[in-house]
Amino acid sequence: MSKKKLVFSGVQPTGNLHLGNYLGALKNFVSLQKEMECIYCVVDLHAITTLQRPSVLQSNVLETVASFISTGLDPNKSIIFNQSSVPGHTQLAWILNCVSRIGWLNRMTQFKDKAGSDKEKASVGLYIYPNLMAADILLYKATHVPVGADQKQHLELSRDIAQKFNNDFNCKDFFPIPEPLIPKNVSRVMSLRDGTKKMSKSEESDFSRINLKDNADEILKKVKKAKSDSEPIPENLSNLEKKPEALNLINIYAELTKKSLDAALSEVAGKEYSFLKTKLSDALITEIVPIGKEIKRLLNDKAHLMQILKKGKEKANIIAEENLKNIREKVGLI
Ligand code: AQP
Repeated sequence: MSKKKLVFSGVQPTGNLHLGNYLGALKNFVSLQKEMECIYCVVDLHAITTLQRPSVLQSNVLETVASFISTGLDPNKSIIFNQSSVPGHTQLAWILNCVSRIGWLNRMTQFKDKAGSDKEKASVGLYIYPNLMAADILLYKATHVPVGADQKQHLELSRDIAQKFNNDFNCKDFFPIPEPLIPKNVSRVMSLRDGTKKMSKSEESDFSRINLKDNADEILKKVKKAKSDSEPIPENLSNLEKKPEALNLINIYAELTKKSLDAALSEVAGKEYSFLKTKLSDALITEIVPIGKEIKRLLNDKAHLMQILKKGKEKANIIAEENLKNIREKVGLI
């Protein structure tokens, strides 16, 4: 068995990337590219599990690539491409649809959340989305997958599918069992309007999130309007845990300023939330505004972004084709 470490992760081109995507995933992507071979994919086939306007989808794919590069991914170090350009993803997904179990998919909470109350009307793609995610990872025999906490359940399913494939086809260790890499403190960045919901692209209110393309003014306004608390900031973490919005703001502040949660809390304890919000806005503006400017600059040269995707597709396809050949053999496909 190859013991080589390989990182794979994907981001959906479903609109503005936000602070949750950045702290939960992209920052980790960038630090991993220094240590391991990394493959980062714009998962356009996942995006179409809900209806996308074709022209909007195309520009969102390029904007996601621009966001990858602006946050520090280097296309000469990491393979960057879009999922639909490598046919192996859907070919393996079909094989894994036949390995995965309906009972496993029925337990996926994200389907329940995204499908809403009328599940009969959700696309079949949305339901089997986790099998495609398993195919994305296993196609490259990835060993490590950096994701936010919301993807933990899907990753566990990928692990179960890998294990079952190895058992069913009597090929112990054929697929490595992929390890999730979930950041400790910011695994789930919460909405600025409701501390019990994750920050998300699809949330209607733009005030619920900090977008990577927000300017300083927008960041200031959003942080100012962020839900907090009427009482002063508590002295200890146990009191803070009962206040999800306040905890979220301090968590983000701690992460951006590279402080422990305790150290960040002691800096602002006993003060009004406006004190924390000023510090938080400063930290966000310092980190996010340059990224947004770079995204906008890169979007002026779409040919360059297309070239990154083309180069990435060629590299990804070589690995995918080689692995797919072995997978087909294991299954008995001629
Ligand atoms: N709020 C979050 N906190 C931490 N990590 C997050 N991620 C997403 N939201 C948060 C992580 O970002 C990576 C890319 O996610 P995605 O865009 O592919 O899909 P998603 O998780 O469905 O993101 P959104 O923003 O919630 O999109 P919509 O609204 O379109 O569904 C993943 O690693 C994810 O964990």
